[in-house]
Amino acid sequence: MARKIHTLAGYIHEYQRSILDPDAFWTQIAETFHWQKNWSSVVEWEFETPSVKWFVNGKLNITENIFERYLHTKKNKPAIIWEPNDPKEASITLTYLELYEKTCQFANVLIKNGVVKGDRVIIYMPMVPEAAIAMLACARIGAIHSVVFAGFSANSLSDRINDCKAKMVLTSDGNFRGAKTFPVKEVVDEALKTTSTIEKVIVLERTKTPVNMQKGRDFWWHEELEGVSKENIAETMDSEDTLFILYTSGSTGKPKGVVHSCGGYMIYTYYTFKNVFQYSDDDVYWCTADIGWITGHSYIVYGPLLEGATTLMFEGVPTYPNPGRFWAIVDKYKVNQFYTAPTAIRALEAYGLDPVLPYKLDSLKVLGTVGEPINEEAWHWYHDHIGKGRCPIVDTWWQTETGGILISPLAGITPTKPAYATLPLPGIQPIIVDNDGKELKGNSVEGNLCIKYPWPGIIRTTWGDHDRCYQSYFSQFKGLYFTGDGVKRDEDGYYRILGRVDDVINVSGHRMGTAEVENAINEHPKVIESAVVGYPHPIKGQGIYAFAICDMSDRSEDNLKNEIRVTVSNIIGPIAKPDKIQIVPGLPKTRSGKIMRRILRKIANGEHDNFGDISTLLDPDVVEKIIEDVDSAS
Ligand code: 7RM
Repeated sequence: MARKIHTLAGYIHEYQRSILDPDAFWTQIAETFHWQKNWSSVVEWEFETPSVKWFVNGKLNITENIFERYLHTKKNKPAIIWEPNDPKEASITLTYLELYEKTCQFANVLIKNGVVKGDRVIIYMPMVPEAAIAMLACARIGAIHSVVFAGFSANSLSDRINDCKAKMVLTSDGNFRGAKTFPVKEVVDEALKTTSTIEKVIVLERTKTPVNMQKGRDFWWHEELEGVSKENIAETMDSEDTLFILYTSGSTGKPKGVVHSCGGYMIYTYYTFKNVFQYSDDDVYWCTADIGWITGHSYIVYGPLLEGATTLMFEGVPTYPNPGRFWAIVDKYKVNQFYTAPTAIRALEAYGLDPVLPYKLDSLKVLGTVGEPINEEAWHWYHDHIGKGRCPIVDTWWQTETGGILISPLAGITPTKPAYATLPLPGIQPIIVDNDGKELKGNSVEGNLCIKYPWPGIIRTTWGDHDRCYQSYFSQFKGLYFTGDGVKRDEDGYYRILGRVDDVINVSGHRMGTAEVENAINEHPKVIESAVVGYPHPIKGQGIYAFAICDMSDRSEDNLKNEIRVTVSNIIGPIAKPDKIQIVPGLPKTRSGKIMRRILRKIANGEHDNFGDISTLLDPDVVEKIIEDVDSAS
C-alpha cells in the first residue's frame, strides 16, 4: 500500500517530496496498483495547448484495481451499502464479491447489446446500486460513461446525448425522491425525440411507474440479465483512454463535456480519498452527493472502491421522512466518515436541534464538506452539533475538472480553520495571480487561483472540442491552469476560497452558467432580453437573480414570472429556476452593448450606490429605475 500520511511532519515531508520529485512521488503510489503493462514515463505535459498524459503507455483496467486486486482479502467485505428513500424498505449490502459479479454480468449485458470500447453510454438513473454497477460495467469493457443527473430536463439530456453521440441510455422507470416519484423514463422518451444516435435503452424497474417500452429499442434491465454470465475479462485500457465524460456548466451558454482518463484518475481519486478522509479498514464511509456530479463519481464510487472501502449510497433526500434522516442513517450504519455540502448543512441547521438530538452520532470520526464555500457559522454548527466537537472537518476544495480534491485538510493530521480549505494536497502546486497574471507571492495575498503543475486527475480535454478546454482553463494566464475561483492566502499560508470570479453561479453546490440560464429565460416568447447574476442566499449559498425586459401587454407580472420559471425548468431543470425575477425597463449596457453585470450584481446584493465608473453606460438612468423597483423582485 502506498503510504498513508499519519502526522503533520509526514504531510510536510510528503508535500516537499511531491514538489521536488513528482515522478518519484507518483510512481511510488502507482506501483501499488495492478497494471497490465507498465508505463514508460510518469508524466508528459505542457499547459500551452494543453496536453497532459500520465503513466504514458501504461495499460490497466480500473475495475481490476477494485475487484481482482481485493478479492482474496476483501471478498466478503461490504463494498456498497444502499439505503433506500423509504426508511421502511429493506436496505441492500453488496460485498466486493457480489459487486464484482454484478459488474461483470452487466458488462456482459452491455456487450450483448452491441456496446464496444470507446462507445458512449448515458447513465440517467436514481441513486440505486445499479447506477454504480452501470458505471463500473462501462469501465470494465472500456465504454465511456456519461452520467447525467436525473434532475436535468429532457432538453438537457438530449443536448448531452447529441454532444457525445451516445449509443445507449441506461435509466429507470422512475425515481423516488422524498414523498414524490419522478417519471424518469418519460423524460428519456422525450429527450430521444431530438436525438439520432441512441440504439438501445435499458430500463431498471424501480418505482413500477407505468412506462412505454418502444419495441426494438427499450429493454428491461432484469430481463437483459437473464442467463448472462457473471464472468468477464476486463478490457485492456491505455492509461490515457477516456474513462468518462461529465458535463458541467461554464461561463458560456453550453455545458462542456469534461474528459477524464483511466490511469491518472484512478491514482488520484484513490490517493486523495485515503488521505483526506483517513479511511481505516473497518470504517463505513458516506458521501451524500448524487452520482450525477463529480463528487459522486470520485468519492462515492471510484475513490472509496479503489481503497477497498465500504461506501454508503443513499437514494433519498435529507428531509424525508423528516429532517433527522441523515443522522438516523449515521446511527443505523455507524458511519465513520460523513461528507456533505454546506447547503445541506445550512438547510438542516434551519430546523434547529430537535431533529439532531435523538441521535448518538458517536460513530463519527471525520466530517467533510464540498461544493461551495462554507460560512463560519455553518462550520461551527456542523463541528459542534454533528461532530460534537470531536471530529475534524475537511473542507475539500476541488472541481469537476480536477477529478479529485486539491486543497483540503487531512483529517486529524493537518490543522483545520473555519471557512478555509487550508493546504494543498501533496502534488498540488497552487499559485495566486493578479488580473494581469503577475504572481502574488508570499502570504496575506488575494487573487485568482491557478495551478502550475499537473496532477494525475486533471481534465484532459473537453469532449469534441479541445480548443474549448484551452479557452476555458488555459488561455487566461499563460502556462497555468485557471480554476475560475478567487482565493485568499492568509498570514499563515492557508487558502480560503472566495467563490467564482467568472460568470458562474454556485447554487447549492451546483454550477450554473449565467449565460445558460439567460438563454433558457430568453426562450419565453414574452422575454425580450435578460441578465442573470448570483446573490447571497441563506441556504443555497447563492441564489439566481434574473433581470428581464419583457412584453407585459397581455400577462400579469406574477403569471409571467411563473411561466418563466416553468420555461427554465423545462429547458435546464428545476435547479436552474431563478429565485428572484425582476421585470425591468432596460439593462445597464456599455456603449458597445455589453451588459454591466458588475452593477446588477451589486443591486442584487442590496447595494444601491458606489457603482464605480458608470460613465461608459449607454443610459445611466436605467440603473436608477432598476433600483427604484427592486422590491418588485420575487
Ligand atoms: C467538487 C465540485 C466546482 C466549484 C469550484 C468552487 C466551488 C467546490 C469548494 C468550493 C469553496 C470548497 N465540483 N467549490 N468546493 N468553494 N470551498 N470546499 O463541487 O465542478 O461542481 O464545482 O465549486 O467555486 O470552482 S464542481
